[in-house]
Amino acid sequence: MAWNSFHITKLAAYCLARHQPTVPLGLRSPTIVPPALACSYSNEAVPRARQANSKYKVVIVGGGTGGCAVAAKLSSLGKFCAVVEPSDLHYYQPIWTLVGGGLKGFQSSVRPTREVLPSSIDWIQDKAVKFEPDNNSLELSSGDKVQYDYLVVAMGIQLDYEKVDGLLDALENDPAVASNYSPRWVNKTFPAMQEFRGGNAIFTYPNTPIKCAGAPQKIMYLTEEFLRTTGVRENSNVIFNTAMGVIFGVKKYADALQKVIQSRNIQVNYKHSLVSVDHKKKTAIFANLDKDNELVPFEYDFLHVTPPMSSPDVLKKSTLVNEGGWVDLNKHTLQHTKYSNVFGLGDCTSLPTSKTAAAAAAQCGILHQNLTAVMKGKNATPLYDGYASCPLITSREKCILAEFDYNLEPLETLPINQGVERRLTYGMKAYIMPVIYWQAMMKGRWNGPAMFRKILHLGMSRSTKLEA
Ligand code: FAD
Ligand code: UQ1
Repeated sequence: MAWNSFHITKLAAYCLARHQPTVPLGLRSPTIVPPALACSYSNEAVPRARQANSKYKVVIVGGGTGGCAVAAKLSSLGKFCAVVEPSDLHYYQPIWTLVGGGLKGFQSSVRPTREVLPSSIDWIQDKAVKFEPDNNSLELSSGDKVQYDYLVVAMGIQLDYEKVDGLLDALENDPAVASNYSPRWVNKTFPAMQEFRGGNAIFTYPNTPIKCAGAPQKIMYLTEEFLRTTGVRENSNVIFNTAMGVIFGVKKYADALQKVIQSRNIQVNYKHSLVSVDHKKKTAIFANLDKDNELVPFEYDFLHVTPPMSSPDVLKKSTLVNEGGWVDLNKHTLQHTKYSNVFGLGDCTSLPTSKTAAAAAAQCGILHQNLTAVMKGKNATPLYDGYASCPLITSREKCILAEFDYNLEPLETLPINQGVERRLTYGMKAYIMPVIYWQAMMKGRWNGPAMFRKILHLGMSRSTKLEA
């Protein structure tokens, strides 16, 4: 397989991970610092040495956005808490829209996991392969078992690129096919945009739940604007083929986006779900869900794909999930519906809201509060209103900042109409959110903007009624 920037980034991060900058110079050896030594002098997480069986008070599975945020909040538990996370890289995925749009470098989205996880807890660098919640235990790919008193599941959502025939082949071999959803393919988007000389620029949205439901169209607006600045727009059709029946789930923002689509002469085909790509013929085939899945071929000159997604396979085959495969939680307490010592947050859950980092931020504070209460023998309190947010970037300087709750009613932080394209909200997305993420959320100090909403609305902001 050819080396691309993904492999180079992996290698760079691996080298970074091997370099232990916080170990005093005199102790730095030319060889690898033994984990025990690194542990005592470094304040960065170091993968735990292999242990056949171990027991923790709290085990968090997944050290991405939600898992790391909860781990930071539980860092005072020290070695009574463990995070199971296989990857040595942690990604700030929301910035990939701007990476794909050529507005930020990929490097800004990635940090070594060891720098992001709290050093006080145990990092088990492995994958969970089997859950046994009836025995309060789980199995790792090494074959080792981990026991827990309390479990937090934060495994994210699985990208199912292989479910679209020919897609992986096209992503590997056709420079005109890209996808912001994977660290492997996001760096193809901007070069593909630059190489586009006219024809059909097609953007897809699959027939499954996905993370950040706005991202498939954000990259379309950035591309459309780019094509205007390079003079290619007149020879091109910008097409959004979405399996959904609406442009966005919240009416207020959908109405605003419809105006953007009309003013920018973008063609939207609803109920069109990508089924295959033939990159040699430069053709993408869609099923028309409104016409008995009739197949509709589209020639493409640039294709940005949002892949089908589903719950991680290991969860699907566990007893932790509902019929859809999602970790089955009480939607207001984040406690499992069947196992009272299990909690969950983020994209792998049944919570009927938009799968976003913003939602995970709001969830992590509530999860921490309820987990702590249950650990003290108290009941979990219904607190989560389904808050989620999606900064809908419509150009390289403007954004519609969608914020809403379980009822799909707007729940806006700023005391101005966020359904309007604004420079201010673009600035928040591009410059303020990354700082909030790395400096506050990953350190356990960001539970979403609810407090600011109350202050900025002088205590008059709407609050959602939490029905059981
Ligand atoms: P993740 O952050 O994906 O973490 C899951 C972790 O679980 C990973 O580290 C993974 O390695 C680990 N894992 C998986 N399987 C196992 C296993 N078997 N054992 C142990 N660990 C495992 N959100 C916003 O709020 N605003 C935005 O503007 C925004 N834009 C986005 C744009 C793009 C292109 C993308 C891709 C996402 C965007 N998001 C946005 C969504 C946001 O990134 C996710 O919703 C968020 O990261 C979810 O957090 P999570 O912890 O559930 O999952
Ligand atoms: C947010 O809290 C968050 O989590 C860090 C995001 O993820 C990147 C977001 O994109 C947004 C919009 C929020 C919500 C925060 C504010 C201030 C509106």
